[in-house]
Amino acid sequence: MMKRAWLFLLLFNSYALAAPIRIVVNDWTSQQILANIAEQIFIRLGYEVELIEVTVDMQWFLLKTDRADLQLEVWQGTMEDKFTQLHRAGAIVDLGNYSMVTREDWWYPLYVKDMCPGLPDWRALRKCDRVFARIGSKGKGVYVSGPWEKPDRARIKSLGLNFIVKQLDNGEAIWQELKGAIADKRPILVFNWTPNWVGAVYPGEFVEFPAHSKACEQDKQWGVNSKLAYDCGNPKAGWLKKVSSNRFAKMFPCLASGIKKLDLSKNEVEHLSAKVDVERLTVKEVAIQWVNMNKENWQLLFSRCKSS
Ligand code: TMO
Repeated sequence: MMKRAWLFLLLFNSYALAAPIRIVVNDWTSQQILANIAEQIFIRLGYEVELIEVTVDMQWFLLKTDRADLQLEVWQGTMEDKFTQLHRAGAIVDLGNYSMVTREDWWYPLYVKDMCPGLPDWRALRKCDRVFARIGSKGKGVYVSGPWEKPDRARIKSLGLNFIVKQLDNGEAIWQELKGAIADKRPILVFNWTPNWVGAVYPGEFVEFPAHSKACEQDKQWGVNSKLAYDCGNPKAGWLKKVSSNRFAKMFPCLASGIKKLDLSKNEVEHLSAKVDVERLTVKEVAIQWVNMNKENWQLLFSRCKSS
């Protein structure tokens, strides 16, 4: 028995040692660029790296079981609950926040304001659900979102909005819808976030819901609806952090501390994303450009991290 356990440990450890560093790639552009930047840096330092495409929903299981190592963009607005739960349990490692603040919420191009007077105040949506109705939505307003976990349906209910959520597969699909609506000056409400390139290309605004708080999510009595939770918007100055598996932090402490210090500005992230979504460079091209142009920056963060 003892012998078998020992053999298992030996095999398991050598597997863990030999395994390449696995970086999570999700379904929106800036995250993909940051994942590729980390990949390019690690490759230049002599490490073996693998990019793995997974959804946000899937990534948590992979990170906590050491099957994935690194996630470069964990957003407070969409991922705080899961992050907090796993971090408290010691199942993942917090590699720190970027200095920029983030926001993720309902958003519209500016001309929509004329079609729904009172915006950006959310109460305007109570009166103009029909403005956002489409064929097949049975008179209900349509809000276009992505595959990321958001309490939108709970919010719609607790704020008494006559809306449904149309959920698309990725960021690219949202921008296609948005582009089509803008071309025809049709009313549209989409999930958007900052930093992102969208606001710089299409002028627009976030809907202003009641201010977010933990109490709003946990205490039904809180807020405009005393019987239901989630009667508020998402955080307006949310954090954006880097997260790793326990395996990564233990086996690559030098890389982990470099990632901790890695920081990009809001402008930089928006600019890099636009290169992919507007100028149509590939994610890989943009990542390689960044790594080549910021050599001094990242070599300082990862000095002494060379793999032998
Ligand atoms: C996680 N996201 C930036 C798509 O909201």
